[in-house]
Amino acid sequence: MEGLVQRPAKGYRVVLLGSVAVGKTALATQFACGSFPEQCEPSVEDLFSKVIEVNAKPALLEIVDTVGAEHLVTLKDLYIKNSDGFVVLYSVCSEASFEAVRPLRERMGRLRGPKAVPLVLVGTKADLDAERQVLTAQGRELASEWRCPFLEVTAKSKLMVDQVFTQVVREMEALAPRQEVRQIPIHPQITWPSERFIG
Ligand SMILES: Nc1nc2c(ncn2[C@@H]2O[C@H](COP(=O)(O)OP(=O)(O)OP(=O)(O)O)[C@@H](O)[C@H]2O)c(=O)[nH]1
Ligand SMILES: [Mg+2]
Repeated sequence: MEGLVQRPAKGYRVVLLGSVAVGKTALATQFACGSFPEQCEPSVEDLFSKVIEVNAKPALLEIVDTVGAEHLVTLKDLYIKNSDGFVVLYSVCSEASFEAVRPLRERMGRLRGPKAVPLVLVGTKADLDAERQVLTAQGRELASEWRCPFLEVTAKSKLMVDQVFTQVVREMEALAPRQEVRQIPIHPQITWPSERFIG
């Protein structure tokens, strides 16, 4: 179309991680397909993709929907090592799923070494307030320890789900320039900001 300049979208691979049934597939399906799957889908690893605009720039997201069950650990480790950003999920209705995110974050730190870990911590199923086992303050506290954004969402809300992915793109962008500084240090005294990493 005349006058329309097409800008290539920057590509990012984003991995969804969390225990069984926290709502990874529901989140990805709402984001990419605009619907909430009421039925519990069989746990399969799946890929979704979508272009969104963040800071007036297009971002092409390839979303890896991992399975919570631990039998695909090796594959999950590969995704942790080789992806650009992460959404770490727990269900606000499951204390066990909240307890599981700390070891997961530690594993991410070990696997990535000095590589940045752009991540967003997400408490899911916020619509099920009567069944809540994890307080909003607990999620907020953990995110402040990890220095990452935190959101409580329901996969029934497209708006909330979109915010998760906007935030993860912002995190990936915020960390990317610092990575370049690290690879080509201009002054030897410039060091990598350690608070973003575990390792
Ligand atoms: N009420 C409510 N139910 C949800 C929400 N997100 C997911 N669910 C339900 O929780 C169940 C599990 O959701 P899934 O998306 O399959 O969970 P998962 O994390 O992909 O699970 P695995 O693939 O087995 O690891 C399904 O019955 C969903 O409909 C939510 O935000 N609110
Ligand atoms: Mg799933």
